[in-house]
Amino acid sequence: MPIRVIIADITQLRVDAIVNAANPGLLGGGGVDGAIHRAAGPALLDACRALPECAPGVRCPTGEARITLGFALPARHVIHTVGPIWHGGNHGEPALLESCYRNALQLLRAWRLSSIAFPAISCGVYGYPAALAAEVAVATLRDELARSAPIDVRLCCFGAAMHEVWRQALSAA
Ligand code: AR6
Repeated sequence: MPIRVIIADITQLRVDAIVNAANPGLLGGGGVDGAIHRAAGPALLDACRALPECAPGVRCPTGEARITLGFALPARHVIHTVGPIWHGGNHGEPALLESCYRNALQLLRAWRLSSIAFPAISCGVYGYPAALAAEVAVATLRDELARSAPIDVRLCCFGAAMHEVWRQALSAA
């Protein structure tokens, strides 16, 4: 099944799971995180708060992923992951971003789900250069998909400029 790059508001997508680009506390924030919490309603915040902390205030360390229901969203589940903050690229950012994609797909498979939409994890407030993030995402997803049952993967871009960057990464790789 081909990976598709689309322009959309991820909160509107009817898939098994949408991915949230969250922060380690998992209690909401700005950007796509804020949009997902607004659209899912307050039950999502309650579900996130119920996830265990692995350190004070940390429910999901960078590179890991957690799953909740989607509540009022058209998507049945939300997979919350925490991308790396960009510090120039020599602080493990590519490996951490790769982990986000791998761990999200691992949860998807563990829950026997088969369609997923990703936002451009880390490419907003966290400052990861979009072209570099897209390269990591495409290479990681291709590697994962080669070793699993068919999964419908959509890379959800919020606007034409981001869409062009991701489209190029998909055609170049
Ligand atoms: N649908 C799809 N993509 C979106 C949407 C949407 N509704 N809204 C924004 N984007 P960001 P990060 C795009 O900043 O860089 C939060 O406060 C956006 O244009 O949301 O991983 C968290 O709580 C950008 O391309 O996530 C964390 O503190 C992409 O989503 C922090 O931001 C990611 O931008 C995480 O930063």
